Amino acid sequence: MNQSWLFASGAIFATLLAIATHVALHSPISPLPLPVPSYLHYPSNNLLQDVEKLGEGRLKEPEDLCFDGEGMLYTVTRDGWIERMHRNGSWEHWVLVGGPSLLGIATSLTGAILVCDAQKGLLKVRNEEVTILASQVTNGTRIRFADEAIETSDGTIYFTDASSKFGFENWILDFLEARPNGRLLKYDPSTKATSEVLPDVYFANGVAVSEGEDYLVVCETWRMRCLKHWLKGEENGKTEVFVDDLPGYPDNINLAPDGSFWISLVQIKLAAFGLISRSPIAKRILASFPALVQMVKPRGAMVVNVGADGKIRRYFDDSDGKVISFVTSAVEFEGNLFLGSLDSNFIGKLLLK
Ligand SMILES: [Ca+2]
Repeated sequence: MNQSWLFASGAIFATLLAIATHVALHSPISPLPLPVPSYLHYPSNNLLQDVEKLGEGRLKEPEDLCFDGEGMLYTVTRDGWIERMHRNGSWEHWVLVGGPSLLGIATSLTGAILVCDAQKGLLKVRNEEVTILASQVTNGTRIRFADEAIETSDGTIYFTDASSKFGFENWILDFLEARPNGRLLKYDPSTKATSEVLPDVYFANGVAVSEGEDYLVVCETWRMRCLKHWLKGEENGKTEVFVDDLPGYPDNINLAPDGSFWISLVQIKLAAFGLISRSPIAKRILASFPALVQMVKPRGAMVVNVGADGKIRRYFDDSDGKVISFVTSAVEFEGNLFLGSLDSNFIGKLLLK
């Protein structure tokens, strides 16, 4: 009896030692506790299940989209294409940039299209020619995870570098680490230099400029909040919280025609995730086993409309992702909301009532 007990406890000790050694050697993260969203005030309405599917089957995980002055829709796909949809609804393979990491897309006032390629940096596409505007910052650091960009009327481009530690392919690890690895950047067209505006952002994601260009809003994803950074006036250069306690992790943000903002919220709901996310040790163990990391997947979708006062005015969701999930972008155009997603093969179109 004693001998078998000794054997069993020895085996358990050896197993625990092996796991601890594996975690110590292989865990790629140095995590902090991660806040988890509260859905108390947002019962599911599943209104996103009413979307019409545009370009279904053709668009591989279109993360973001934009419209040009003529009403042409542009989006980026995981097979490296910039695709565009004409007013008559026909699609065109427009420009092949290549690679799996095209994310934010925006129009420039000069008629060019701006694209964030997570790996290459900030790109400009004009007359079907692709130019890299920025791949590093003046302090010498490389842009590792270019995410979303917006241009102001003087030609300055604000854009985000979501994480300087993990690339797009490992964004889940940045999520588990939950440290301020991201930053907001600024490209100056007169000097062609890129500088840091806001360092230490907990995953710097979407960025949008207010109607009067007096401030910008940047999404701080792992903190479930967006920051307001003043560009004009007495508060110029200062940063404050624009909206917090969001019911999800904010991805891209876009200005609506009425001066409010549409923000897509990534939904990550796992059994026991609340417990895991609050425990750095549990996250460290999880991150050291790639098969377990694969289990952390966004499911369901939600977008919110936030007024210029930072208050949520309305929201739409698809709680289980029955029709659309992992919505990353919401753009209002001519009375409809257009939705990009990293888990669909179409752009969603929802009539706004
Ligand atoms: Ca994004």
